[in-house]
Amino acid sequence: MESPAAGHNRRLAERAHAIRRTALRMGQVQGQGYIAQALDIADVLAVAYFHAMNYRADDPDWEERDRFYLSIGHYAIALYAAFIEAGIVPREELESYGGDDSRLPMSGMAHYTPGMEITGGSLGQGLPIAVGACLGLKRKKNPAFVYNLLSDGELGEGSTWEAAMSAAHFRLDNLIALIDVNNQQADGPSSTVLSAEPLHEKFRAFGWHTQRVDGNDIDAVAAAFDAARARCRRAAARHHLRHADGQGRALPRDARQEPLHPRRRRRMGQGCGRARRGLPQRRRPDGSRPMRARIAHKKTFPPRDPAAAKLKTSAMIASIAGADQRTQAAPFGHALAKLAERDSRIVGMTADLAKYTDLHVFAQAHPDRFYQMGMAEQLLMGAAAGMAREGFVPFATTYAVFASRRAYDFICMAIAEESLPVKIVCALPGLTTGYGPSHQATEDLAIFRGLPNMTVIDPCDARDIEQATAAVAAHDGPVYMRLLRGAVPLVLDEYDYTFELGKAKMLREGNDVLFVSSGLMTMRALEAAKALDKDRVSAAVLHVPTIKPLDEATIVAAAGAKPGRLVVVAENHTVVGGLGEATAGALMRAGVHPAFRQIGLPDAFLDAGALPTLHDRYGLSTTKMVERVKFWLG
Ligand SMILES: Cc1ncc(C[n+]2csc(CCOP(=O)(O)OP(=O)(O)O)c2C)c(N)n1
Repeated sequence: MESPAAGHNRRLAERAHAIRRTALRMGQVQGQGYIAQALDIADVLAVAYFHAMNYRADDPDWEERDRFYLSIGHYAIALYAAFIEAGIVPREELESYGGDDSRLPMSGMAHYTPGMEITGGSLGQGLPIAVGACLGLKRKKNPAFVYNLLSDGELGEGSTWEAAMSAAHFRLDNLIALIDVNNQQADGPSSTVLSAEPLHEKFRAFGWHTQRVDGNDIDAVAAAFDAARARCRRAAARHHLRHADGQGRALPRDARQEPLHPRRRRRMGQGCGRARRGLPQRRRPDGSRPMRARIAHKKTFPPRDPAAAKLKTSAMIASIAGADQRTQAAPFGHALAKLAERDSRIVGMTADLAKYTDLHVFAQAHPDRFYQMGMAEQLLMGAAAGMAREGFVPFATTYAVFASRRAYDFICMAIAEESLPVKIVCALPGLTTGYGPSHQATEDLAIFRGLPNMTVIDPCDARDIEQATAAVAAHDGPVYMRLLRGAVPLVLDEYDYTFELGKAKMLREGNDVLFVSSGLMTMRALEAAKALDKDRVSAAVLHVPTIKPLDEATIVAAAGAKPGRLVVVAENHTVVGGLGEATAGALMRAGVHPAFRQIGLPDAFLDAGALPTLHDRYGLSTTKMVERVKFWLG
């Protein structure tokens, strides 16, 4: 006879099985997804959503809910499966996973999915956000728990440890961190990328209560959740007792503090949301209004017939190369490996993204000169500065978002301020991934252009990258180079072209339009110019691979050469602060005032989806460029 407890846990195991099946189906629909992680974490999610957490499936924003923070955005497939099993997301939607305009993008985003609390993807942000939420919940006297599911890779991020320290400092008894120690990262086993063991001791030393369980033993996982919550509640009780008032009544800590002035309370937004939406205010018996969570404002999607919620274009389409285009494999990796044969100062460093920045080619050729710094971008930049101080020329690679956003202060103070020869080479610049804003570096040029001493390069194709790599290595100072990786189109070899640092190159002459372009948009400008030929529109293309220092003389001369010629700057970057505005500034300063237009990304966080769809949507595709130029010319 099965005991009630055994029956409960058996049903949890069935839920876990269903989560696995659902995740597998999504992986099948899209043809990819982090399936191994989903299979691995299903038991933990089953226990979280069907045993431990307090939530309402029909009201995912319910104020009293326990919050589940998924900082590892790439595990979203697993959480979506749990949402589907829990009835938070309708089952039919799994068929749209990772497609255009799907509420289930491949990396978890708060604005997209009911039940998704935070936007993950930029790893190492979950625990710091959770600490703030826990402080807020306590302040509101909301007894909800915050669970943060982290990966062992996230332990490489210093921000995780900063949060761990502050959680202990604030004695947070409403925070439960779940760490998936799967010993896997992008470049290999976590133990070789950047070992976090002994993990227990570390977290204990930071003041945490820790348990280690087999994440696929459902009884053990359920017991661990129970123990964690009981432990928190005991800690909370002790905490309340410590602050008991003179008559022995337990008072929550905040009750000892001065009440907020009512005006200040209003300024802090109490009850604002309901008032704005015209709903009656919920008041406490004492007349005060409870603080309500600021829920991620969900993106609106076109009305959807659930039966037709099928994948349209798949997010898997992430190559900028056309199907019949000539490409070259890993031009940066091969060029660097070759250069290093002649220059013993060159070293390669990465933050767990060697394979994804083509640096693995260098690592294979020069294993003793390759440094795996772990998923720790601030460390990567700091250590690269240290290497450069010792006379080396480090090439430090990661994704453009993580260099420009996470490591900016290190790049600024440790590298640029001292003008050290660190070469920051970054994949996924602008809109070259459909993964959403966590991975789309749409503002990187603006950020690095503003940095004194920094040289900024945006090469167009494999040939440009190969030649630029040599020029970057030879340059005595810091460089930020945008990288196209993998199978990179070969475009410029058809022209008599050589990359020269700081020089713009006229690739094609034309009388009606002058495209001033950089990066992959030069490839698009050349294609657009060819297409415009058919409509008897003659277009010139000036390629500007060095964004800083800008070759103002060549740009001004070209813009002023043919009166009446329309100048169109085309860039794979927001229209704010990139090549477009740099060009406009140069022309204004020189007193040259042609008709001027910009093709670039909007000043917005962009959608997730397949690259061809997104390039079309945001006007970077050749077709859209041609359409707009014809419209501008009238
Ligand atoms: C701040 C940051 N740096 C780098 C990446 C790129 N990246 C995505 S997954 C991954 C490794 C993931 O390892 P882990 O976090 O342990 O997850 P798991 O192996 O369990 O999927 C990396 C380096 C990222 N998303 N965020």
